[in-house]
Amino acid sequence: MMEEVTWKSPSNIALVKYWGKYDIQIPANPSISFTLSEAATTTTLKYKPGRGALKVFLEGVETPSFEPKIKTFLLRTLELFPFTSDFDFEVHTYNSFPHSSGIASSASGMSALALCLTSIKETLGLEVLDFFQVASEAARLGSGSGSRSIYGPLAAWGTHAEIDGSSEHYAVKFKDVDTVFTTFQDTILLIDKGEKTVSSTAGHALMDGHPYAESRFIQAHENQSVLLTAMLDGDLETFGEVVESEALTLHSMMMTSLPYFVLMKPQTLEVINAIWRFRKATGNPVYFTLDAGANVHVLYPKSHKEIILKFIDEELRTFCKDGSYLCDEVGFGPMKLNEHDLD
Ligand code: 2P0
Repeated sequence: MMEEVTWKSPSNIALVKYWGKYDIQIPANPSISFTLSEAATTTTLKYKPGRGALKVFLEGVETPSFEPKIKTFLLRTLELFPFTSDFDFEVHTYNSFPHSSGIASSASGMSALALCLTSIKETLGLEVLDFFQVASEAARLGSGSGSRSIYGPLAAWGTHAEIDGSSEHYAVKFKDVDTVFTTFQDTILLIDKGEKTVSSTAGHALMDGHPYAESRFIQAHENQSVLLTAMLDGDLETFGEVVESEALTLHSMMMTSLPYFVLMKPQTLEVINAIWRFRKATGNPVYFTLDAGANVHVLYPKSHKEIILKFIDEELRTFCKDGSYLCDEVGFGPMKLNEHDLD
């Protein structure tokens, strides 16, 4: 008979991008993200005394190809969770978004698993001084961006002069923002559902020795400062300028690494141009950001939901694969679920 614990943990979208790392998952620059509400992973971790055996089930199907990544994660987190070598585990994980959507599941997946292990640590009577800090540090060891999924509405990871308590080892909750940003909308346009040609891990590694690395890392600190002030003041225009510039800088870093690569598709650029045209013509506050892929995150205040969704349907949807997009918004972080919540 196995014991079990379940956490639902969200995905997040970076506004200032983490791109480049050293040692074991130490970021080369600070980042800050919106925590999402709908895009999430629900993970049940079943455990019983044993010798570290592991089975992974994805959407109910045993998936041995996921085991090496989780074994590496358990080894990396052994200092935080020393008990894991004395248990056998089954990981049962479900994503709220389609597997082939191009939405990264590593942040939500690794944070959900980290939260489950932190709960087990508590249940076993081992000391957990700050539950979410431990979970964030553990998530970071699985996926850097996962450290930020632990807190909503925003989370900041990496040392930054203007964020009290910020750390390279874990993310911190960030809420010193005008209320317009705590209900921000993120409509994710699914441009390309295929597998990425270059993984994020490989992309991060290409920042080692990158000709623009040093100035990029300095720029990220500066952009984060400007963004924090803009968000505190409710200054949408400056917010949009920093966020769009960060997205294009991220992709510029990819295009100027060796080997170089491009993750945007022609439709990504069509969408960006259409957003710029619409914004110029109507004055509506609508902005974009990009993750490490071709999909476009369309960001706008809740007050403009109706008009922007109309614009998306009329002018952007045509660039999406099968016309598909996902409506999401800023969320408030992970949730522990009980058995009756799972039916
Ligand atoms: C971010 N990304 O800040 C950046 C921007 C994608 C683009 O962090 O190697 O899966 O596991 O630490 O966190 C995606 O990379 O990489 C990422 P690892 P991760 O969200």
